[in-house]
Amino acid sequence: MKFVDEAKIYVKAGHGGKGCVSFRREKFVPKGGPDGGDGGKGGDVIFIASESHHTLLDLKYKQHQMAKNGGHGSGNNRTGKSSGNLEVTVPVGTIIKNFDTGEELADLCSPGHTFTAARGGIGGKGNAHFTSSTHQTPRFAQEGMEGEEFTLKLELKLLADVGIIGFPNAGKSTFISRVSAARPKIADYPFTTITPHLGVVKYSDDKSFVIADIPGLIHGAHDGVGMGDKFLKHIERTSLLFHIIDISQEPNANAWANFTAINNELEKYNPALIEKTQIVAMNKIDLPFVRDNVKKEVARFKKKGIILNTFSAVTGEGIREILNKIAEKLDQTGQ
Ligand SMILES: Nc1nc2c(ncn2[C@@H]2O[C@H](COP(=O)(O)OP(=O)(O)OP(=O)(O)O)[C@@H](O)[C@H]2O)c(=O)[nH]1
Ligand SMILES: [Mg+2]
Repeated sequence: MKFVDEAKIYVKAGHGGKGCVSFRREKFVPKGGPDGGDGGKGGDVIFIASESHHTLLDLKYKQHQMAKNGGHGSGNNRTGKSSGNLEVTVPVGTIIKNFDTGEELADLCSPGHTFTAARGGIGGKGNAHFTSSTHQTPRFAQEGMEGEEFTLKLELKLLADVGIIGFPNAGKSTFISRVSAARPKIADYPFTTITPHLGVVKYSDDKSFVIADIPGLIHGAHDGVGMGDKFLKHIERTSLLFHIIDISQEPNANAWANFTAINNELEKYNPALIEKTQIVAMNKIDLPFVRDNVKKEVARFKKKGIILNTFSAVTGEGIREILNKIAEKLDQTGQ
């Protein structure tokens, strides 16, 4: 399914129904009093977050969300029908903004979380309300109030504990498919992953965390090179980044250059991303070329004060140690 993480939509709540002008007509009562009922309330437009939705795709094709108007009042003091609310389901992690000002109105970050985006108008009062000692036959009633209307921008920012970053082909998807039930496509060409994937890691009986696999980054991603950096917004809300490095792609690749190139892209996108704790690990140590370089690369990182972990997403070597470190760091950050 296509992954859509932004949508512009117009919401309009229902108008209140009109109040009614009516007079009682009964046999042998020539001048009955006013009995015009009130109009019913117009429906609200309410957003509701659900785990059954993963993208804003539905809204891309349905940009107008309009609730029904309330029914008009009628004689015999009958109130018009109140219209039901219009519920619009969005994925958990959807942020709702005013389209024109950019002001954030709601962040629906847990399942069942709701936001009333436009309130329906209340119904007008019927003429039965307007009698007084001096005015026995009111021939007027109120109009219903108008429903609110707004143009909104919806932005989905996935909610995960850990975001995986790295160059294309580094083995990000292989890793997530090894540690969770997520099954993104894996292949030996760049940009195999073109949409973010979430995987739940069952770390122990009482502990689990969510990892996000996003499309690979390359030099110039902030200028739109490759898949660009638009997917980085999906790791903005993570507590931790897992940075995967692969030196098997080019003959003279060096892990440090690889590491700084990705960090440079993160910083250009949003300097706050570079402040996040990273667990850094070199993948593919099952390959002889990579294994031969482990000592040298680990020492190079150590000099800079960074621990370079090593693992193989294919054989599983080193993965448990990495999950332990991730769980430990998440504990420290209060997840
Ligand atoms: N030998 C070896 N190959 C690996 C390992 N991990 C991943 N690969 C291979 O590397 C290639 C790329 O793996 P992916 O998991 O698709 O890489 P990715 O980082 O998700 O790539 P993009 O989605 O393109 O960004 C595939 O051919 C994998 O089989 C590993 O530990 N050892
Ligand atoms: Mg991938």
